[in-house]
Amino acid sequence: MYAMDDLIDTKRGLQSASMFIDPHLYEVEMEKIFGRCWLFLTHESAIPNYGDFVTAKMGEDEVLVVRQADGTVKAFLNVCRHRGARVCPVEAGNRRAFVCSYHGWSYAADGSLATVPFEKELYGGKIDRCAHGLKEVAKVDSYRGFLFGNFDPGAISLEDYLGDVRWYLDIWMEASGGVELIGAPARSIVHCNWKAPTENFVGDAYHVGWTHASSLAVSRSMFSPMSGNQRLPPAGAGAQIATRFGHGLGILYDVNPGGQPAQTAEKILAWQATKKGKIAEKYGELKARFYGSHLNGSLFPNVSYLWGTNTFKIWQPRGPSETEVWTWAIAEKDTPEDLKRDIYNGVHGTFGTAGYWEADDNDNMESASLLPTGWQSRKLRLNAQMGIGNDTVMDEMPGVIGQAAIGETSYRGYYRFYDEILKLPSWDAFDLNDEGWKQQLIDADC
Ligand code: UNU
Ligand code: FES
Ligand code: FE
Repeated sequence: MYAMDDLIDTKRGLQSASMFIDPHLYEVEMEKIFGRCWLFLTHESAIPNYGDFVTAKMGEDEVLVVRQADGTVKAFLNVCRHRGARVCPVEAGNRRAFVCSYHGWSYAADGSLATVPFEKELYGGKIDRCAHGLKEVAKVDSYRGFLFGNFDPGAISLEDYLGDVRWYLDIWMEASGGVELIGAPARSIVHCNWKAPTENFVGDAYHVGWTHASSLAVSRSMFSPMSGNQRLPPAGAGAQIATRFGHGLGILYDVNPGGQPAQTAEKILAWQATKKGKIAEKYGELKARFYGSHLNGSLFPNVSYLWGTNTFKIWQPRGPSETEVWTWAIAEKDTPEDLKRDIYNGVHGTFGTAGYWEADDNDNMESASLLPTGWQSRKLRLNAQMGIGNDTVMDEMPGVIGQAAIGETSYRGYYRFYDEILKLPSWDAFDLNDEGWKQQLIDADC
């Protein structure tokens, strides 16, 4: 059994390797993190009309996300209130009612129990239908079309929870004119802890040149000069951002198409050039520059995205050593159809189930997650000290900033909040206005 106080050392930028394997900690994560944080469900555009639904995962709980008659969205556990069978077995569609395949109880789009076969004859009026509606997720809200759910009725609002990272999300979610997730997500299983890929996307520009050396060499993308660590991005080539709730990102300036293969990259650059002037006018030069930059980021606890490599992912926990990955392509809504197609193909070729970048990463994710099963290996500390002591605040960019393209500032920010929420008794005890977290990161040093 681990000691909670020993798990994360924010001051020195260290984490216990046991956090990737400990079954007891995993249960605590389900309760304290997945039971209380805002979790990504789907994009509004996937369920535009009354009765449209998708299934999604919130931790290990499967939920039905359903567009209501009044245009709002509700989410319910996809679990029948009779004997617990799965109510809706398909991933997406349109229904006025959801009928359980076991005994045929049916539920309306608002989750209420609508009909029970032979109710009068078999239950003689003794079943309380009002008490047997589908269990509703306490809160559902959306940010710029991205829908999130929260099991905790006392949780802070989605807006507050996203906090400082909204400024960065707005670069691609708002200034771009808005985005959509294309098609159904690709789904696959990786034998890793859910935090391993999430921490990688929150702030690991370090591994790109090395882990992805051959992918970079063959694809001739804008990242290719990094292949095999032949070249370090020059000083001033990027920045890293950490925020209050663990959300963080890395920016590589002016290379938006990132890992997209050369032909698609060219088209993306040409397309973005047509939009940049207007974006600069409306949102300022800095946001226009970031729009044309590559952003790699994660939203706490388990969503990741690459603005530029057009990838949007959720890492769904299935026990401490297994993760189900869902991968979508992101595109600006107004992208021409043929370019959208190229982007979609590019994403699924790089970061989809059989993507070559994905395959590069998965070996590392699995070894980093599975080796700490060893009793001695588990006692090691993982090191996220790169750039420690240089983190700072800036006037023009929210959050705590690491002023280098490669560093571990957002790793430290991610695990700072991970530690805080594991120890937080309840959201009532949380002070939204406490700025102490910034100093914690700035003061960190080894
Ligand atoms: O996957 C990542 N973490 C990443 C990809 C980071 C930077 C650039 C590209
Ligand atoms: Fe980073 Fe081994 S060099 S995990
Ligand atoms: Fe990678």
